[in-house]
Amino acid sequence: MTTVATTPFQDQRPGTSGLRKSVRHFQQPQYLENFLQAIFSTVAALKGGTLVVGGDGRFHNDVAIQTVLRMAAANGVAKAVVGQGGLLSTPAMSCVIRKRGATGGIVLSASHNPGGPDGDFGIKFNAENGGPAPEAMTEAFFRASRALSSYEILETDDIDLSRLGPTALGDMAVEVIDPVADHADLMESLFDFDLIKARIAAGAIRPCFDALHAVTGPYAEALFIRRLGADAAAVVNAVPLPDFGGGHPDPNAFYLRDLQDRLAAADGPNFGAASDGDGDRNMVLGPGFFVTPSDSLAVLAANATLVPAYAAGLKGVARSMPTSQAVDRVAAAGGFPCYETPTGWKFFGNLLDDGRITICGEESAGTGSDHVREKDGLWAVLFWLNLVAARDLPVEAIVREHWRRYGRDFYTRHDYEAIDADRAETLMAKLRAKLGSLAGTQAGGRRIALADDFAYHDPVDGSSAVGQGVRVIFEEAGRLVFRLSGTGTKGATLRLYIEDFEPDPARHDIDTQVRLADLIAAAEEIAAVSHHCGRDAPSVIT
Ligand code: VG1
Ligand code: CO
Repeated sequence: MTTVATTPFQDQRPGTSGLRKSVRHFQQPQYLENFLQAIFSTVAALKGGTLVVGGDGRFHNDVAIQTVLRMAAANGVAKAVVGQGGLLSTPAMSCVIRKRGATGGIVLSASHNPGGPDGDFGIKFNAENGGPAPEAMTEAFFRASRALSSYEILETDDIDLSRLGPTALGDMAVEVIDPVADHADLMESLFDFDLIKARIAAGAIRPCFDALHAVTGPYAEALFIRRLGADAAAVVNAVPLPDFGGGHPDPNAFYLRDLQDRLAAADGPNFGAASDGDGDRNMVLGPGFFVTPSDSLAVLAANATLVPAYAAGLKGVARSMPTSQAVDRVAAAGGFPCYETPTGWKFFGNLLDDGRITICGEESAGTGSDHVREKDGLWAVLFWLNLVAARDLPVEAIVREHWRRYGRDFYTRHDYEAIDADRAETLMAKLRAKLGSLAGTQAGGRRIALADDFAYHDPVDGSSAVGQGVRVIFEEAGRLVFRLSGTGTKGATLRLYIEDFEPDPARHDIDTQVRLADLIAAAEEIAAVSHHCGRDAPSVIT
């Protein structure tokens, strides 16, 4: 065991979801070690405790995981539970921490960011409730990272993570577990597998899940093929690869062209789904039809009682602030509360732990429930399969019926990626400076009712989070949200979220960008987006 002298890095403040940097940045000598030491020094209970470790299989996962284990052993962790091959999806991590009563977990992932030697890497710490470390804890990691002078590590050979079962590293017990089984068992306990299985066997549901060569391949094969009886073609790109096969493991309409084409084939699949790098996001589609994540959350909430686990009804729901207000309508109709939190899953943890909400989600393709403390891609896909089976309707028909009943919340997000960080800050600073004078003025031909910088007061622990995104709300309906991403690694990324409510079913088929054109123009008028970003158009529209 050695104590190694080190010099602090100044840039180890975790963002929306952990510390995320380029692989090369993480490969700097002592960069990873320093941040890990900040975690071990901050979470005192890890000494003598149990730590779960795993990642999404991206490039550098295999090297980094050995460092995590050596440092865990040197920092007095009593037992490490590791996914075989170093793999564990983010929701499976949450499940394993809770099921085994662990002290916490370390996930090696940069989620939906690209992988490979030129891609990104990341580290997240999950607490004993299985959820992402809350803000107070990530801030403590950051403070500790800037005050370090040394770290503890065990000098030893690499441990073999390919064989299941117990082993050891110094005084630390190590158990290599099947990364899939605990999570798959949990899924089977929540949904009506017999019903889904029967519909698949009858050919009524023909699923196709695109794992995008990220972590969910083995999970999806276990669930859809082995437990639900779908044929082998139901899971594509199933082998996790360090560079995700050169693709971008972000399941949005932009990166799912292949899957769309498969669904378009005459006798092809009629239910499509995908997940992201670490398995916490989801996308569900039917032939020629994408379910926007905000609509997905609302539809799941509206139909929850059809699923065995939620048959008794929902205690409440929550959505991140930029997520559309579709779920608010479901909550109002159902008579349960709807909470609005800042972006990032860590803000849902207290509401879930306190039993205030059952289901929650984000516009960025994340949905989950109180079954774990992370968003869960495969959970959402199974939920949809259960609905399609129970209602005997295709995905598109379920969504259209939802719109007819509740009205449609047209929604789009425009991302301006990798823009100059100073210019992005200037845009936000100018916008914030005029917030006080926007209400009552016109933009895009509409009148602004309210403009503010979103602040959240956690009703459970009383903590506050300020500066969580600028909202511009129009009279009657219509809303713009401007915020800077906390997961990007190059320059800054501006996210502009645009939504409007349309109660008239005769207008539900209008193209989203056309329907929202006046609000898009309003955003330009209010914030001079293209001028500040130095771009004519967004890099990604979802
Ligand atoms: C993005 C999403 C946010 C999500 C976060 C982590 O954050 O907008 O909703 O919780 O990614 O998702 P940001 O700060 O870039 O907007 V994951 O699947 O990358 O862990
Ligand atoms: Co993710």
